[in-house]
Amino acid sequence: MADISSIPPSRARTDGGTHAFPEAGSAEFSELLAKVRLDLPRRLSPKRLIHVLAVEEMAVRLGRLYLSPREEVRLRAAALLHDITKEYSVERHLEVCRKYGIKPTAIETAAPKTLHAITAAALIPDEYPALADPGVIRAVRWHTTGRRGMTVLEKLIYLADYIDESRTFPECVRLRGMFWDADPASMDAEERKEHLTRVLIESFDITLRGLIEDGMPIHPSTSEARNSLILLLKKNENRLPDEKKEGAKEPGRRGSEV
Ligand code: DGI
Ligand code: FE
Ligand code: FE
Repeated sequence: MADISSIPPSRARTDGGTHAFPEAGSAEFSELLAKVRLDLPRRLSPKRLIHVLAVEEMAVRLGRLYLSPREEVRLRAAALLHDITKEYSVERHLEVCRKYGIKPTAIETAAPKTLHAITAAALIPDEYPALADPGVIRAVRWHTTGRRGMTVLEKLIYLADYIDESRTFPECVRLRGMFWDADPASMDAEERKEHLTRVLIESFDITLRGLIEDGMPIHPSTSEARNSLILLLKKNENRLPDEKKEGAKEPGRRGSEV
């Protein structure tokens, strides 16, 4: 088992400023993530571990299209940590919630799959202090339902989780094709952002159809995430071509919506 306690406490917990996080490509960065990777088998079944590592790879591929290289640290960290409590029982989730003073809503209790995003995010500061960056924690926190006004990092983790190469569910395979077959690398920044929005909307449609078919409750954050993406698309459709160009000058600013 990797000794996570030997990782120095985060210098990033105060404001999450990019400068406070290890530089992508630095030895410190690789070492930190390698330690987390080695720690994961303690928490996850082999199958879940394969998924998590595939999400990491997919998140990095997506990050190359939408974020600056220095964001790779956050992408990898959020991907590695996003499902750390996925295999907890409902009781254990509720225990973690009690410990951190979190009161799950009635919907969250009735939709127990939403709990692991809450508990994984809650545990990060104590269990992986070196990676307890607010942006990373938020990406983990919202990776299951999404939310209104997701940041680029949150969207990329959400999508990477949906289309990682280990997923064989037909709708996931279709969505993976929808994203990559359009050759997003050849698009200009504006087109590429819109492409991400469309693929994300499709992912929420798939999730919502499945939940309805199964008679499951819809979490308000899931609906709000989809509504927010649709409004973003409509806002963009109504913009004049010149305004669109202006918007394209600042792609993927950290913390901003795509
Ligand atoms: O943890 P993973 O399986 O890798 O993926 P995930 O964290 O995206 O979880 C997917 C599950 O979460 C899937 O079974 C649907 C469920 N889910 C997502 N949004 C909602 C939801 N379940 C309910 N009941 N309501 C939601 O709004
Ligand atoms: Fe998950
Ligand atoms: Fe996952």
